Amino acid sequence: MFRFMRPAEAALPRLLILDDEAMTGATLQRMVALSGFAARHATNADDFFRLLKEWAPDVVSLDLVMPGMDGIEVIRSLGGQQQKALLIITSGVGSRILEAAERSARAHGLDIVGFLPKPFSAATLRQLLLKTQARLAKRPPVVETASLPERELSVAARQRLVAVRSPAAEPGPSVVDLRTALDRLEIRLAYQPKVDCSTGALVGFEALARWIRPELGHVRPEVFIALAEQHGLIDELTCRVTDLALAWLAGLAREAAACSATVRSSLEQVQLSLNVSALSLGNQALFERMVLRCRQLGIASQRVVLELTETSAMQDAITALDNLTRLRLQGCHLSIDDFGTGYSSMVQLVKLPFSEIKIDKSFVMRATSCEESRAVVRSVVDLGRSLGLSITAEGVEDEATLRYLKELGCDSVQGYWISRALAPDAVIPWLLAHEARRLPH
Ligand code: G
Ligand code: G
Ligand code: MN
Repeated sequence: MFRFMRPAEAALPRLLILDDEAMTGATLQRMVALSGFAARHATNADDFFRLLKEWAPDVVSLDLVMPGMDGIEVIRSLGGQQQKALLIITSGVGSRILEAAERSARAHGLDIVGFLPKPFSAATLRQLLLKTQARLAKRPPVVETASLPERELSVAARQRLVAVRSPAAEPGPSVVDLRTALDRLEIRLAYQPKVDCSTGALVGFEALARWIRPELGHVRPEVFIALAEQHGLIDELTCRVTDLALAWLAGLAREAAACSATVRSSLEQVQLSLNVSALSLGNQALFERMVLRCRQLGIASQRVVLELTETSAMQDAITALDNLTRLRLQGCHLSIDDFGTGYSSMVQLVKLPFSEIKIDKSFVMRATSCEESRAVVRSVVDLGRSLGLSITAEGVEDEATLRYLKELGCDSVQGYWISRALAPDAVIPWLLAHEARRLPH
């Protein structure tokens, strides 16, 4: 005789539920178990923390509103013990509060996979669990712990550290790997188009660094940029990125020679945006070199845009201000990236000579579904306009969002709806197809 065998529980991802309503918890547990998880359920915080320790779940599902201890307190103590499990928040509270809880969880270094608004349907739960499984399958590799004290890292670097400090099967790249990659020219660039919001005409490209390790595959930019920042390699990386991107831009004009007059003229003026770490802002030689390279390659400095985030992390604010002002005087543009998040705030905006404001994708992506995000987008557009800045929205993922941004009077847009970041040899084919779509006649 043989009996039907369930897959060994030990091989399944573990999901621990905290919900004070025994019925809800038990239902959830049953449904989760049907989706290929090993599931346990606690109705109070004491049991929850005991199971957390003994059973070491991969995912925890938290109810926000409970008598005795609320979900935020649980979140705080999960953060305090540097909990690596993915987090699902279940609650019947409104989206405003859920978003605040999400921010709180992120601030405590937790990795949120999603929300389960109550009452929930089986379909919603199933979708969330599929997403959870996908996230568990590709948890990022662990980066070496910082050699610098963490408080000396930029806020962005710290956030990235948190993002990459999750349990992982294989070790992530080391600083030696990155050093080798720089020497072997393994860092490449992808270029994401930026287009005029109302006409769709090409405005520029943002260069985004890519690292593909032979045999091992992609390393996420958040991971290797943080690694470079922690180990003093960021200036060299920026230098490499700048050289590659400027040479590519100069080459683009040559390739354009074979194209139609419209394509040629748009390519001759197209802008290039480069991301610059706050840690590099004090490096005068880096910027002098950049301007020199432009001159050598016949690229007008007006075509170069430097995108800065987290300018609060500048080590020497005065030198940075000097360098950036000098760059502006030479014609380069300065963009405040990820505006609306972290320290890319009003204070930074008035302190430094920015010419462009980039609305963070987290707001843009939710602009059609969430009134709060829409309000932020609207106000940033107003703010940008009153300060005479060029306004770019990033993270445009659908047509409705594009239409909304057009209505608001946003200048340029970037996002998956227009194009993902492209390998260098895919740029001209993309542009030809884009022009054919845009100008069908
Ligand atoms: O494509 P995306 O996953 O590429 O980029 C992730 C993050 O990495 C973004 O915040 C982007 O600003 C940052 N990034 C990408 N390339 C560079 C780079 O060359 N220098 C710096 N400092 N950041 C970069
Ligand atoms: O921080 P920075 O603005 O430089 O980040 C650029 C990042 O945004 C890159 O990782 C890029 O791949 C990503 N990105 C660009 N467009 C979209 C989009 O439409 N949706 C999402 N989710 N990410 C995007
Ligand atoms: Mn950017």
